[in-house]
This record gives sequence, structure tokens and C-alpha cells, in this order.
Amino acid sequence: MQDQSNSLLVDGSAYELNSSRADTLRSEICSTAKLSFLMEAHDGLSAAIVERAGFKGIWASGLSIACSLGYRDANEASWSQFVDVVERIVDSSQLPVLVDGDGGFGNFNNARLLARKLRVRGVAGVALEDSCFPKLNSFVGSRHPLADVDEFCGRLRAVKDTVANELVLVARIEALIAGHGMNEAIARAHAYREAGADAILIHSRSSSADEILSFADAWQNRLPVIIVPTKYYRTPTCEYRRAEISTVIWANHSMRAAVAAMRRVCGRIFAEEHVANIEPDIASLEDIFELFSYDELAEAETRYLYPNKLQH
Ligand code: SPV
Ligand code: MG
Repeated sequence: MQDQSNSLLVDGSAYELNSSRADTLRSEICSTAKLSFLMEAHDGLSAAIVERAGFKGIWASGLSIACSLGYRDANEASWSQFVDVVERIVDSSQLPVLVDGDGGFGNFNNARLLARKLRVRGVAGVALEDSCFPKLNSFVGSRHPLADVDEFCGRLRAVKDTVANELVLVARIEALIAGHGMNEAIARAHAYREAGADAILIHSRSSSADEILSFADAWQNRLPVIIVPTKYYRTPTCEYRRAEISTVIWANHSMRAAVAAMRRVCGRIFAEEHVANIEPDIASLEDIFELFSYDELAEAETRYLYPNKLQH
């Protein structure tokens, strides 16, 4: 959890922190040197929990943020609603945040505006997918029209020209999701590299990792490869190390865990009309206060609110 006295919005050092988080994302996470992990967050609370768990970076998931806002992952939330949530994620930990920017909410112009706003809010990187607006979650239905390659390259170039290296730019390929096959996926990876991407996210809806492992084999790490093993969750992590994958994203597991836990607790309270039995199964208030550094607030009050009061 970020030191509240060092808030990005208070001390005006957003750009400095932003570029150091982008550097960390680039050099330590999206790098071919070792396998790294990004854990999903969808609000300030889940971001603080991700950091406490020991993760070194956060995936600000479009699906999970949409869910927590009560929207579908179909660009129903506006880009500005989305950016506001991302700010809470960034501000609630010290970790670099890679943002799921969907397709950039439109054409090159919307994509570069989104990137500029994300940079101001302190994110470290943005992943843009080659889908058409409005997108639909990759695992819903079978209609996933791909963006024209040249048009999508224009989106990538516009983002790169706008934020340069202050944001890590991840190009996400939906060709396998859309059923276009490996040749199309590889051709797109080459085009996106030419257009300035810093890393490639190859997405798959297969229940086995074979597709993404074949991609990695053909791609030969011309840029670092990022994967999202939501559907092929049974594959052991050592397979990804063997394939020299750069980054694994656990894309929605905090949100799904929260749904299961909230549903369980709500159901029990409704049925029992009593809360005593669930008390051992939920976080204590002390836990919540500790997570958000209430002690820092008390300490700051002695300095700023009552500076002249004698300390006993
Ligand atoms: C997300 O987390 O919103 C993603 C990953 O884009 S997925 O839902 O697996 O497409
Ligand atoms: Mg998404």
C-alpha cells in the first residue's frame, strides 16, 4: 500500500514515479530474462491486497473493472470512468500497473488520448488489443472481428508518438481468439513490432497451452511474450519458463474470488438472519484499518492538526 503522505496527487511527482514504474515494468517484468507475474486488480482495495501478497506488478483488468462497476466487458464503461478506477489502483500500491486498454476505445485518436490520460494517472504500461470498438470479452461468443492490421498499427504508432517510452506499449493479438490461425498471429506480431510495440501479448481461448507455446516457438522472442492462462490454467508454470515466456498475467482471479466470497457470505447472512457465525470467515475491521494505514493518519494528525498540543 502506498505511503499516503507520498500520494501521487499531493506531491506533484507523478511523472517521476510514472517513469520509474514504467522502467521497472520494462526491465524487470516485461523482459525475456526471467518469467514474471502480474496479478489482476480492479480497485484500490484489490491493488493493496496484490501488493501485500508479494506480487511485483499489477494487471488492471478490463473485465474485472467492468464487473466491479456493474458493466459488461464490452466497452460499456466509458474511457473516463475506466481511467478514474485505474487511478485508484495506481495510487493504492507502489507497484507498476499494466493497464488493459482494450482496443483504445476507438481509433488512433482515442487510443493516444487514453494513453496520455493513463500516463498522467501514473500507470506504467498499456496493452492495446487488435479488436474493433466496441470490443467484447475474448471468451464471450464467437464474433470477434479483428482490426485491419494497418489501422491497428496506426493506433500503436500514435500511442508511441504520444507517450514515447514513458509507458510500456504491449500489442495484444486476438488472431487466435478470432480463429485466424498461427500464420496470421505471427504476421501481426511482426507488424506490431515494426509499429513500435515493446512486447506482444498472445491471447488464446484454448484449454491447452499448445497454441501459445507454438507461437512462442515461432516468434523466437523478437519481443517479450506475455500470456494470459485463464483457459489453459492446468499448464504448469515450468512450461512457460522452458518456452522463455516473459510474463504471465493472472487476469481475473481476485475479482472471481471476491464474487465467490461475497455470494457465500450474503447467502449465509440472508439465511441465518445473524452475523455471528460468519465473523471468523471474514476480514476483521483491524485488518482493514491496517491495510489502509490508519495509523499513518493518526500520526499525521499529531503533526498537522494538533501541532502545538503538548505530547504526554
Ligand atoms: C481482461 O482481464 O480484461 C483481459 C483478459 O482482457 S481476458 O478477460 O482473459 O480476455
Ligand atoms: Mg480485457
